[in-house]
Amino acid sequence: SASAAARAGLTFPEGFAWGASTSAYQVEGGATADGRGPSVWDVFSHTSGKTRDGGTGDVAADHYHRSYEDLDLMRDLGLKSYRFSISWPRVLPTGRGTVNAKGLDFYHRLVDGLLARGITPVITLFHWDTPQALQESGGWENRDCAKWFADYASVVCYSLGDKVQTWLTLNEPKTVVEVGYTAGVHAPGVRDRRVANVAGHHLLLGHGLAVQAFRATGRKGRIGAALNLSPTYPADDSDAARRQTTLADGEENRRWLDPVLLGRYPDDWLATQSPDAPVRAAIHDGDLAVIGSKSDLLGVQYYNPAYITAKGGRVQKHPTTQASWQEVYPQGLYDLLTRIKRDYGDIPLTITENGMPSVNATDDEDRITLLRDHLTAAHQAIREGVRLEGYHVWSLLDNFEWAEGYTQRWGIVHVDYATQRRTRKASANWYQQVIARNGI
Ligand code: GBH
Repeated sequence: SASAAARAGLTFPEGFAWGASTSAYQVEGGATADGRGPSVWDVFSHTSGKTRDGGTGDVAADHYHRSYEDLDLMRDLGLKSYRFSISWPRVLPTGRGTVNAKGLDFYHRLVDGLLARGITPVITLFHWDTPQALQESGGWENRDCAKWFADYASVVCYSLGDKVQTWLTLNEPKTVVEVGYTAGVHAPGVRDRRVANVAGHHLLLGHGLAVQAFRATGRKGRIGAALNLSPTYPADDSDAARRQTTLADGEENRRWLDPVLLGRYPDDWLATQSPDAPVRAAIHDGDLAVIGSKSDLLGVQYYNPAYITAKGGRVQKHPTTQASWQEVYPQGLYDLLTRIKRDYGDIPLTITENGMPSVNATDDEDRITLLRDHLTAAHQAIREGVRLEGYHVWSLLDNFEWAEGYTQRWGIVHVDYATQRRTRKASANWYQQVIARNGI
């Protein structure tokens, strides 16, 4: 029984990559340090009314200046893996052209510090901080952005590629499309579904070209995308709800998984695009072959399921966290992982994000419960043969939560923004023991 298993404990496979995640704009600060150029998020967060209380990533958790302290924190927790992103405009201040050596050096020092502490670096190339100079040339609406991204990937993968073995191209292209280009709630603040889908295609093309650019560097290692996925369920047992659920699965999951892993868009998703939709013209012959360039792994980010009504709407069936969009359903992670294996084969998976915001400063028993329940679901999937290699909690540190500013704390380590003091929360102490025991 489940409770007997809980008493006995659940052991994970040997070498399981216990990790934590962050992203550049959310933790680094140092917005103008050492020649960094602005990204769309600098401009967006400095625009009045776009983020909660006017929060920006100017300082954030000041990780750019405190990386050694943070490295020691990671070592003390016993982390095996650390997933972070590289700020494109720190390396290339205008997005292309001359490399800012000081910017790239920061990531060399960080990677060296990880390796010295026995922690495996996992690098995300794009976690939403498009260089502002490229935005002024159209950003992801411009097909050329895919090429600019691949050129940047080539620089970074070559430079760090003798030390780093695991690469992720895009973080959550779905969120860029839905929140950045449709709702306009994230940078670049566009509200146009037709434009959004064009940008979405160019993001996928950028993924494919970056995979190819990585291979062309000749560096050893593995590369894939990090996708946020939501298992979809009918809200009731009507045929209409079932049909709408299939469509919603197309939008939430297959629209991203199929191109990346199978080299095609799902027919039912394409059929939702009107004959004159600009995305149709944006898809050129050969693009899907590029996008479907062989991935070595897939990063899976799971936060919530989606329940779909007969009219295609959404309802929530479980309690939410402080983030009103996040209803908690740990079994959804099991459903998601086993479904990926069933429909897409045996590609190695790693959970690149999972977690919650807690209103409890350091006494975050709610987070411990959520992490334990999701790890239980992941363990069940592993027992059933899913090739799950690791788990990265979102997030290592409290940080800049995009449009929510600093009002949601997602870290297992508390950050006092007045002093930048780090304090381990109860969840960090719990996670340290999980890692030490290799299980829950
Ligand atoms: C991830 O997004 C991000 O990768 C990470 O940077 C972020 O800090 C973390 O999760 C926590 O949010 O405001 O109603 O429009 C998670 C997926 C998809 C969740 C978009 C928020 C917007 C809902 N996100 N969603 S709404």
